[in-house]
Amino acid sequence: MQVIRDDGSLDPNLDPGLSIDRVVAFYKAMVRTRVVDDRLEKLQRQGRIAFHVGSLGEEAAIVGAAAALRDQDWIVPCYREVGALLWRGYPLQSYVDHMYGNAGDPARGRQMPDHTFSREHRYLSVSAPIGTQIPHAVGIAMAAKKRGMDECVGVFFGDGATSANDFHAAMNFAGVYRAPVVFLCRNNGYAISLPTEKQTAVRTLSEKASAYGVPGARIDGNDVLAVWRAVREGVQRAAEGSGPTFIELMTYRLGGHSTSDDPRVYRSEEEVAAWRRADPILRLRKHIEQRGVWTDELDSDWHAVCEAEVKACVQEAEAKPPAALGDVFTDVYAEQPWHLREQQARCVAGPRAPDEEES
Ligand SMILES: Cc1ncc(C[n+]2csc(CCOP(=O)(O)OP(=O)(O)O)c2C)c(N)n1
Repeated sequence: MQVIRDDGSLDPNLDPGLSIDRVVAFYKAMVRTRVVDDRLEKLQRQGRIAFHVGSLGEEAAIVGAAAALRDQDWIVPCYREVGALLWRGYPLQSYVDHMYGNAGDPARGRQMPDHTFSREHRYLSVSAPIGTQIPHAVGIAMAAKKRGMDECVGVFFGDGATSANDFHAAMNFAGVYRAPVVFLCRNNGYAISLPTEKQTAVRTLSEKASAYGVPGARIDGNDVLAVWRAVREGVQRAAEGSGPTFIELMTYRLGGHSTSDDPRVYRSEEEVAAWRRADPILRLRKHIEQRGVWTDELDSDWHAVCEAEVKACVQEAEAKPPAALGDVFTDVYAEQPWHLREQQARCVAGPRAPDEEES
C-alpha cells in the first residue's frame, strides 16, 4: 500500500483524511528525530558518547506507527524507535542524559546507550536480544484483554527478528488467543550485514502471518500516511476484539546498523543512493509543499529549531556529573540484601590501598 506517491501527490482512494496540521506534525517529528540522530552520531565519532543506534531512513515507519497508536496503547520497542518515544512527549533532555549515562539519566548509567524506557509514556524498556520483546508484547496485550481494558500493544522488531524463536511463539500465541497486538516489522533490508533474502526463504515477511491465522499486510514503510493507515486499522481490529495484525513496513536503513558498524563493507553505494531518493522525509516534504503549507523557509527554520534544541540538551548533559557509582547496586530488590550493601559500600569507597586490611 502506498498513499503518498513518489511525486508527493496523494492516492485519493487511500487518503486517510487527516488534517493538514497533523500531517505537518508528522513531518516535524520525523525531521526532529533525524536531527537528533545526526547529532548523536557526530558525538559518538568525537568520543563524547559511547554508542548510538539510529533510525536514518526509517522515520516514517516509526513516527507513523507511533501516531496511529492511541495514548492508552503500549509501545514495545526494538532498539531503533526512540522517535516513537519522542512523539509521545518524552523529554529530549532525558534521552540525551541517558546517552551520556549522567546523573540525569533515567537508567542511572546502568544501561547501554539507546536503551530507553518510560512507564509514563507506556514505552517498554529496550530489550537487546533479538525478538525477546515480541512475547512480552503479547503478554501485555493478553493482560489488557483479560482485564477488559481498551488497550492494545504495538511491538516493533526488524526483519531479522522474524527468524527468531520468540517471533514464532508470540505470533502463534497471539493468533490462538486473539491478543490485541499490532506486530510492526520494520523490514529495513538487513540484519546487520545479512540481507533479508538470505534471512528467509519466503518472498515476503508478511506471508509468515498467515501460518498463525493472523492477517498480514506489506506496505510502503517510507510513506507515513500508509503506515498510519495500516497501523490504525490494526489498532481498530485489536480494539474491537478481532485480535492481532502483522504489518511489514518496507523501508531501508540508510545508516549503519549502529555506530559500531561500517555498512560499506557489505552493500553497494548504488543501492544506498537508490534508497536515498526514496527518503521518507523528502517524500512527505514534497507532499506538504504541494498542499501549500510548507516552504524552504519554514523547513530551514524547523531544522534550526531542532538543532538548537539538541545542542542545548547536549550542553546541559555535558555539565551534569556522571551517574552515581553506588546506583549500580540499587533498584533490584525492594530490600537490599546484606551482600549487595557490602559490595556497594566497597565499590563507592574505591580500591583499597595495598597494605589496607579487608574489613
Ligand atoms: C539473540 C541475539 N542474537 C544476536 C544479536 C546481535 N544482533 C544485534 S542486532 C542484530 C540484527 C537484527 O536485525 P533486525 O531484526 O533486522 O533489526 P534491525 O537492526 O535491522 O532494525 C543482531 C544479529 C542479538 N542482539 N541477539
